[in-house]
Amino acid sequence: MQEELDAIRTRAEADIDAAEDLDTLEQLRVAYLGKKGALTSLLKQVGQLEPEARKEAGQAVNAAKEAVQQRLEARREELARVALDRRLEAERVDVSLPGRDAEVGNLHPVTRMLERIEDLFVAMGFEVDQGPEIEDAFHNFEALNIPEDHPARMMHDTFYFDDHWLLRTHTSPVQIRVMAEREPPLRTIAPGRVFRCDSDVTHTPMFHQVEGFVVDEGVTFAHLKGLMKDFLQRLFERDDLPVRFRPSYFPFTEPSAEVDIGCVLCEGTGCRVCKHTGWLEVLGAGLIHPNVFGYVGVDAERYSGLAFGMGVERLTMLRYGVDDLRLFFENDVRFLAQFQKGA
Ligand code: 2NM
Repeated sequence: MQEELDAIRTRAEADIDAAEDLDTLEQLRVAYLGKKGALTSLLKQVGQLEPEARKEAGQAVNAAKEAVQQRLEARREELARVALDRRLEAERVDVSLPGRDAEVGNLHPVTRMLERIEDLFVAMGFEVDQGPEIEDAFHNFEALNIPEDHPARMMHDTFYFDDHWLLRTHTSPVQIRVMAEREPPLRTIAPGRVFRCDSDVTHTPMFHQVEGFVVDEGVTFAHLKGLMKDFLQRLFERDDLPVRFRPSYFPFTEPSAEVDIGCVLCEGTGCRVCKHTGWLEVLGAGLIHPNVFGYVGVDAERYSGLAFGMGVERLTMLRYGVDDLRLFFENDVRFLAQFQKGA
């Protein structure tokens, strides 16, 4: 029996050392130590031995069982360690690799210019109003003193839905609504999208405007001049920026003016952008026509008003030195990413 025990133990230890995975080890545990395992059945045979041989044989089998058990445990730990090492090697991460930058978005340059213009007027006590982009001919034309047969209606290249509804060609209809709904004194600006059926290198069918007005007793052209000069010098952050007014014509203002600033690109010495005049046209303005007050029910005997309008894309191009209007509408991130805050 001792010989058989030694043979089983030697075989068991050799099997265990050769096992390459945990499943094989489990099969070996069952084969040697399980209910019907080799050592278990040997232990059962001990009961049939002579009483005086039983104790010694029992101890020998139990010692063998114990040794095989320990060998299994040791091999299990070794295999687990090997498996872990293999996994760590396979999942190795190079912590020295540089990380990917988180891409931070930024506001569209036209949005930034709009917000900047709004902030400057809000600081001067103006309210900001919005209105519908789909308008009727009354608010877009009629109430602005542009009658049906007026050439300005043709000039505006209007997108019509029918003979009543249209896409607003300017944000002045917002001002018309404010004047009709509220009582002077009024100081508001209307920023927003406007639409004109016009598309070439310097025109897009949709662009942005800010129009504004003041209605109160005693508003004069001098107020308009001072307001525009202050605004433009703050917008371009130059208190020596030259500003000039030229006589012009709009149906909704009388008198009317076009407002120029000294060219911010060549400092007035002449370049392609200012067409060698040294001046850039940036605003339209004037005193509100009494006929407009008539349409919206403001007493033209008591009140007077100043009004102005500007194209936001043009101002954005001048401020950031963008030489092609179409860049604003292509949404190429290489272009847009250049306008981070602080720039
Ligand atoms: C401009 C030029 C001059 C203007 C007039 C009005 C209103 F509604 F008060 F009559 N809003 N905006 C105006 C005046 C707009 O843009 C070139």
